[in-house]
Amino acid sequence: MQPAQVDHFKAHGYVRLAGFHARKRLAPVRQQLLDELKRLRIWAAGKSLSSAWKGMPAFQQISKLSTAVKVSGLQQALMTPELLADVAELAGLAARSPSANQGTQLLLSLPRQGTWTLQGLNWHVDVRADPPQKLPGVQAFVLIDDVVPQGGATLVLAGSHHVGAWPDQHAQALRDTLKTSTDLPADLRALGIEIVEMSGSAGDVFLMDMRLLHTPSVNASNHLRMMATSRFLC
Ligand SMILES: O=C(O)CCC(=O)C(=O)O
Repeated sequence: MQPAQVDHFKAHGYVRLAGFHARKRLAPVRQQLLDELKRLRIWAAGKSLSSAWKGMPAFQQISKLSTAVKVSGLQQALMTPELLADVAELAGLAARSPSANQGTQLLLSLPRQGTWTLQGLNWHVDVRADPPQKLPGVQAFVLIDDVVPQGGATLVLAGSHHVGAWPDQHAQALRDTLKTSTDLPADLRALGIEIVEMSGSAGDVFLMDMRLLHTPSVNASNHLRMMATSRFLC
């Protein structure tokens, strides 16, 4: 990894590795996924096959799809030794085998889930950082297919990895802003935080400090959102 990429990760809590995987590595994964969605009678030929799946609230649909749909060899195809080496470099630890972690999870959303919004999202972290100054882990997100803006990509709050070290009042201002703001990007910017959408091209990878607040988002596009993620705890 370039020193500028490591510096970006430290400053903002994430780094985008554009074109990390070749599209041809992802094509069989994408095809298996589409075959599986068809076999499960969820989605085929650009159409929803099930009113139950289509009518489900957006975030419930994402979590149910990630358990219902299985793709063999996902971890080996996506979490390659090269990617693990980059994770290890950021985490400052020896590269672990992903099986020592929680495996690789699909992040899928059907198209046209509704109107894209920054209201009512589920901002969260997956692990507690103890002490707050120490990186608890690195989460990798892989784009299996192109994901357009407002196409359901994970959203992250760049800069929020420093929140644990903020004075209480400042941290409370962030929590209040997330609950009540009517202009979230501007109000967050005033706190030194930026919303970043993990949209991009098939093969792009994002590596995220696990202290960053993040959330699923609504897929308002006409395309399936196909991503996968793996968490590497320090
Ligand atoms: O993009 C998504 O669906 C949500 C990802 C997420 O919240 C997570 O991996 O913890």
